[in-house]
Amino acid sequence: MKLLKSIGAIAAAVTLTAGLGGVAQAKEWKGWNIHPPGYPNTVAMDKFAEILTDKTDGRITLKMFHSGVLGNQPDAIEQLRVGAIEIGNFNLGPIGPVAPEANVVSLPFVFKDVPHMHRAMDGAPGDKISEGMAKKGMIALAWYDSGARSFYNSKKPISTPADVTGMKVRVMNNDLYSGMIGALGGNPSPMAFSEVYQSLKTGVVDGAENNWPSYESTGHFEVAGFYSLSEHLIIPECVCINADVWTDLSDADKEIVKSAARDSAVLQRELWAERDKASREKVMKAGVKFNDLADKSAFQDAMKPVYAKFFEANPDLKPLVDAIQATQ
Ligand code: BDP
Repeated sequence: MKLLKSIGAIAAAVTLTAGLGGVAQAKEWKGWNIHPPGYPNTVAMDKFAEILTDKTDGRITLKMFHSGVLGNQPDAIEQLRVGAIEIGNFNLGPIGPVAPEANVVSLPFVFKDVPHMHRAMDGAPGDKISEGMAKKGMIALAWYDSGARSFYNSKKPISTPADVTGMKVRVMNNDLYSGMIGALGGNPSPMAFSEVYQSLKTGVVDGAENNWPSYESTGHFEVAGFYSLSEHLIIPECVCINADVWTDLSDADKEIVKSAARDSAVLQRELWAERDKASREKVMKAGVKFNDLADKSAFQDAMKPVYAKFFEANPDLKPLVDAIQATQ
């Protein structure tokens, strides 16, 4: 027993020394993610971490903190920018107020559909958005899918903009979304993701808007049973890294980190397509009342003042929006 113990102690000491020997180079990163276990983004970020460790033989490790335990999204974006966390899977919605170029994806109906969003993000507009984010301390390594967001509420089906009039609707923190709800005659209520379930349940808000997987994973469908397929926002997400951490990497490590993020994005997009379907089926089975919006043009027309205000404040971003809309 004594012998075993001392062998154990020696082994521990050897490990410790080896560890200390690598101190100059070993990097231990922290990663933020808002979603729960099993969600496509969660699985993909874990994969990203796994590939990183494998490809660097443990010189770089990434400890993922899921379910938003490191704080809400706007705070986490700030934490990443100042380097308190190194990695994050962020929705471009709450990045918009920080990096104006990234805000163009939050213009309602700017993308025709999800494939159009991917083509634009994988092309020149995506590069331009990345440059804007880099100027603000965030390097986008890869783009994740987040489907299309639609309205849901506890009161009634939404078929026309008039149905939104007077409704209190939770939005993510971004003036564009508040403007969007205002333009439909509703009362926007910017709020952290984690607070929405309780607010819907207690009637603090009547509704919110999100994609099928988040509508399902959060349980919002239990307390807001009308889902109306407006698909007014198609917002991509990034795997982001703090800009200083990125700059300090060797070229070889930059390549490893980028390709690990891209591999995780391939997996995320596959898992997303499956989950999108599965979540939709699950909530329908649970009794959600669903309606399609055969004609979205009334909603699109209602967004004209939102665009006008945006271009007034950001005339220089008009070419980027044009480039997105011209992407085939
Ligand atoms: C989900 C996004 C997540 C957002 C959330 C929200 O993946 O990043 O925080 O919506 O509405 O779809 O806050």
